[in-house]
Amino acid sequence: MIKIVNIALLLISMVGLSLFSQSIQFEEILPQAPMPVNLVEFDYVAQGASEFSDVDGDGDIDLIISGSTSYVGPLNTITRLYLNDGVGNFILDNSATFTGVRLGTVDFIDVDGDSDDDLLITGQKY
Ligand SMILES: [Ca+2]
Ligand SMILES: [Ca+2]
Repeated sequence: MIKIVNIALLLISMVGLSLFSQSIQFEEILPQAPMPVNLVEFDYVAQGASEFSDVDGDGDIDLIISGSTSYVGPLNTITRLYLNDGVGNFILDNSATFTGVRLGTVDFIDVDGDSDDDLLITGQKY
């Protein structure tokens, strides 16, 4: 009986030895971009316009969209600014309010030469 136990211990020791004798490999895990946490679905607009510009000067291209949110019934027009958070998420900037228009244009250009883009919005207001 003692011999059986000794053989079992010996086998366990051999198995354990083989487990511990394996080499350990380390894998370098590169940092991943943060997962988007606040994805915005852009408003559907018809008869609209859009333009990209880095409006806040953080190096990421932001987006402005204008147009009509409905084709039938009462027309509703919007112009909304979405700020890029730097990892590909565009977040609606509620602090910037613009007159909603359709059938127009939105364009950025530095009108006054101060190195900041200025915004021109044209279109039909409802
Ligand atoms: Ca920006
Ligand atoms: Ca300017």
